[in-house]
Amino acid sequence: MPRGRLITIEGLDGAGKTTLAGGLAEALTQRGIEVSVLREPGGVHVAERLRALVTEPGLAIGARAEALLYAAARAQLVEEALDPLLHAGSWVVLDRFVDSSLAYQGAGRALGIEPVRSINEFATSGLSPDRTLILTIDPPLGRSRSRARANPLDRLEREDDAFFERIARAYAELAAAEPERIRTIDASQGPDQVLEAALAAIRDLL
Ligand code: T5A
Repeated sequence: MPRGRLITIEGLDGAGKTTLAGGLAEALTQRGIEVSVLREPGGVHVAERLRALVTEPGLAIGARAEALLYAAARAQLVEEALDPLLHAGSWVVLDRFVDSSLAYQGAGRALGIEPVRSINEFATSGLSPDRTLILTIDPPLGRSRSRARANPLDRLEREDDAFFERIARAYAELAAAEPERIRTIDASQGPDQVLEAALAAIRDLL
């Protein structure tokens, strides 16, 4: 049984990651590929409990504790879901992964990319995506999409513009450093164009 593929989707809040994950999974299923869609933080019971904690508005959580909570949720997801699915040959479309921590905690919280990378290598045992799609969007447009949703803004979504600008710059630097793994997609386009660009970006894996 060949190992499945891990496709991660990244970008600022409101960029359209969840929308793309659904569209991509449907398109892959139509091609006869078995695919699971998971999200971070979350995807399995313990990680969903940690998600509720780390995104709760009004809760004061230090930057290092925040980075470790995301890494802990990720460790559980890898052990309980990602490794078994990939070993069984299933593809996984994952809404956020390690690059989110590098961008949000490493750059947004200014903890530094390398220390955050190092705790995540421990958390994931070095699991790396086969392809990462970063949805690029101007922070104000992402924010306006987040605000248009019914759900109230979570703890991180309440941060200021400078926080999201640091994250956007970090994503651009990560993409420039790993052009084979990471592809960027202009998320200001409509959902159909974003899906088309995503399929083009994974075509060599199909
Ligand atoms: N976080 C997460 C960290 O700080 N570190 C980490 O390691 C990890 C894993 C929760 C928070 O945790 C932080 C980042 C977050 O602040 P999350 O649940 O992924 O993570 O939070 P969001 O990114 O805010 O998720 P959203 O669901 O809000 O945003 P999406 O998934 O990017 O956007 P989506 O698809 O839900 O779309 C938002 C709205 O825009 C519309 C949709 O219909 C929806 O109304 N839309 C479009 N409109 C026009 N054109 C398009 N192309 C559109 N695509 C979607």
